Amino acid sequence: MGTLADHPTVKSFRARIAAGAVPKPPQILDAEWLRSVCLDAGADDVGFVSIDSADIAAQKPEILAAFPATQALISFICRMNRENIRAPARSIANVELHHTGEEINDVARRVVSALQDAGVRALNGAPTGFPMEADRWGADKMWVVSHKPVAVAAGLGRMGIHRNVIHPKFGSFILLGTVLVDAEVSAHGKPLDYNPCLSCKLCVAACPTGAIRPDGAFNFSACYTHNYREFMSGFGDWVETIAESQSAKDYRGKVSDAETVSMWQSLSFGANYKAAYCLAVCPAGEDVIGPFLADRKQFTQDVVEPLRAKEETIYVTPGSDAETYVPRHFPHKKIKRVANGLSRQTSIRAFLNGLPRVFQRGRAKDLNATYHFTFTGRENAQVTIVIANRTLRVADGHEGKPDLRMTADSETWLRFLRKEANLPWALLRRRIRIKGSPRLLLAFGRCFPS
Ligand code: B12
Repeated sequence: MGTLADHPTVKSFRARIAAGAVPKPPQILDAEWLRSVCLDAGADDVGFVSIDSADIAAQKPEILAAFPATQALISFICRMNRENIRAPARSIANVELHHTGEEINDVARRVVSALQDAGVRALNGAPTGFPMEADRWGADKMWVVSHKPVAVAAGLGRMGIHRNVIHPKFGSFILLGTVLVDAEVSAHGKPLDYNPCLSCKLCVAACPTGAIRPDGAFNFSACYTHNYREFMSGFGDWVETIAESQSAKDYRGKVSDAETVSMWQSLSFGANYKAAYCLAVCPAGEDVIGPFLADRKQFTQDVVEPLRAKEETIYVTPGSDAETYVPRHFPHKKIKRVANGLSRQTSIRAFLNGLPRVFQRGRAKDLNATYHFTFTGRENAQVTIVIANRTLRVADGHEGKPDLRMTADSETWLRFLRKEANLPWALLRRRIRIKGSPRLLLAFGRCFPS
């Protein structure tokens, strides 16, 4: 065996260095050069953000955990074709969403390759959507980088009332991507000094679940339960329906043939979104706004009404705000009550972090109460939960005077959330103890249906 220095690869590498054929990684990337690399790779717009930007401080630890060398982030967008997204036919809209998603991943991959060839380490920081870190399900958020705050920091747009980033020219018809780079960039973007969102509330009118509220609140669980019926825990619920069915006939009583076919389609061709109506009806953006400005009524007729009028099944959680919203606003749409699995957490911390996502402010309208929860056993935690004026506040430690005190064994509580243990049993066995009116605990439960 020869020494490492005698190895043919080492020899040829050293020869290439001597001939000046190995690129020296630049310390600072020229922003104009990098911009043209990204546009040549297929991006429709691009901006750069320093890892030290205060606008992305909240996710800096996660970014550095994914790629510790990150010094700058490349945020870029790809346009979606408007008429496809607006089509009431889900197959047509989903092909556009999936295709643009693939394009985002392709662009990111090409940019990373170009940087690698220039001697710069870079990483496609997060797929457009899926795949995600599935092993984190029930414990933490599954995605690695949150594209929206990066795009806003890079100056590519601002979040509208529908919680999506709106680009000043292309409007809501964009998907986002992020590349993490081990080099500084010579110039960074800065957030737009105005919001392209017109506050027209057409997204509020079009959302079939009532998830988007006119005051900017977003009911995560309403959107997720319907839109993601064929993803993650919606899929899990379908599997459990099969497991619990006594026979094929019993299964068919619970799941229609069309739903079974739809699940097959999602598994075969990529999970299908049940709606993207908030993007579809958005008139913001210079390229989009024309028809809306020309004749607002006609625009509503042409773009919003077909989606509102569509007869379809809307998936809702029993006891949720969506369950009352849909029949009231869309009597011709059929509701189907399903479990969304969002309370099936693997830790008390995940349960507490998840509360805002399942909170139903409509169900909380008559409740004004302060709760002190103490969790014991495998996981110890003390927390104050205040529900007042249809808002939720969760804080570590015990604050103020409680209307109800609850002490619960953490494992029993998580089993209760998974519907594997019932409350009377847990109270009897003193695994859960309360001081205050049990009605307040029931009222609490009603605010978090899942
Ligand atoms: C989680 C997520 C969702 C969730 C929550 C949406 C939301 N408002 O954040 C759900 C499932 C509801 C969803 C739906 C949709 N999404 Co989405 N989604 C994401 C994801 C993975 C992260 C979003 C995020 O970082 N939010 C953080 C902050 C900035 O958002 P937020 O509103 O303040 O907070 C919410 C989330 O953080 C969430 N959350 C927090 N912790 C956890 C933990 C778990 C386990 C879960 C499930 C959620 C969750 O709850 C909060 C309350 O809304 C990104 C992809 C990515 N890697 O970035 C795409 C992304 C935001 N989605 C996108 C799209 C297009 C959609 C849909 C149109 C898809 C569709 N066809 O139906 C709808 C639109 C719904 C809407 N009006 O917001 C695009 C938006 C493009 C744009 N122009 O901005 C993104 C950026 C994907 C992409 N690469 O382009 N999405």
